[in-house]
Amino acid sequence: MAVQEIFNAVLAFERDRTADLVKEELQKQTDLQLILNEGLIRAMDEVGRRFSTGEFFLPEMLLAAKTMKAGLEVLRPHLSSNMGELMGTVVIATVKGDLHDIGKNLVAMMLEGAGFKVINLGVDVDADGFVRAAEEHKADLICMSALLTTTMPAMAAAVKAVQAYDRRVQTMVGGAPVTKVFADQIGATAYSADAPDAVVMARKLMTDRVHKQ
Ligand code: B1M
Repeated sequence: MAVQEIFNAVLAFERDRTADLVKEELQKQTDLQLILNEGLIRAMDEVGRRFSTGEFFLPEMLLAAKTMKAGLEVLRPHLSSNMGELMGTVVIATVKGDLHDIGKNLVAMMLEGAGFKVINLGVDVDADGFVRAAEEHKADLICMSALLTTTMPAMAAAVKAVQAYDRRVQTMVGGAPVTKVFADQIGATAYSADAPDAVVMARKLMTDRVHKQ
């Protein structure tokens, strides 16, 4: 299966080949979610597994991430192509101490595709950074990503700071170690498990807000 070749190319750190294979699949009109989930994301899960078992170390993890990003960039215009009406303004970033940005960027791309204005602050953003951006961009929703258990407390601090700034600004959290239970514990408005879920939840939050006004 051709999507399996994308998976293999990511694990072999073949950046150009990964990008070319994704292009080929798009030309063949292969389902976007299949390319994303079975080709690119599944490869990163395998990278994580190999890292846990000591088959991969940090350099390999980094090379795989760069390769995955090359594939994701080819998908970007397709993920962001169905611009609808402007749904609201979202600020998104990975929290303080955390440098993982692939999943967060995917969420950002899909929110853009769903018609949100997205301000992507990058990685390693502290509580003040989120608050400053909320104020500067008059954000409706702040999305936070954490991939490390050790950076989850930074997420809690950022949610608290945003709420102290303005309770009308909603917060949504996500990332592999983050759960709905944790989101509730830290008082986030919402939790989303993956990028499509983030779009569904963001739409729901904006609709509920309009109805409350
Ligand atoms: Co890191 N890393 N890493 N890493 N890394 C993990 C997360 C890990 C699980 C690997 C492992 O041990 N199996 C482990 C964390 C263990 C833990 O805390 N539980 C780990 C570790 C330990 C580390 C270091 C500490 C390693 C070290 O230095 N010894 C170090 C930390 C650096 C730091 O951040 N300060 C580190 C470094 C790195 C690299 C820099 C090399 C690289 C990141 C490169 C980059 O992002 N630019 C990297 C990578 C690539 C990974 C793995 C292999 C892949 C992550 C990824 O991109 N997944 C990862 C293992 C794994 O996840 N299987 C691992 C694909 C991506 C699409 O999925 O990010 O989960 P994900 O996003 C999903 C959902 O989570 C959700 O939607 C996304 C798409 O559907 N989501 C959101 C994410 N953010 C959201 C925000 C939202 C909503 C949903 O907002 C509302």
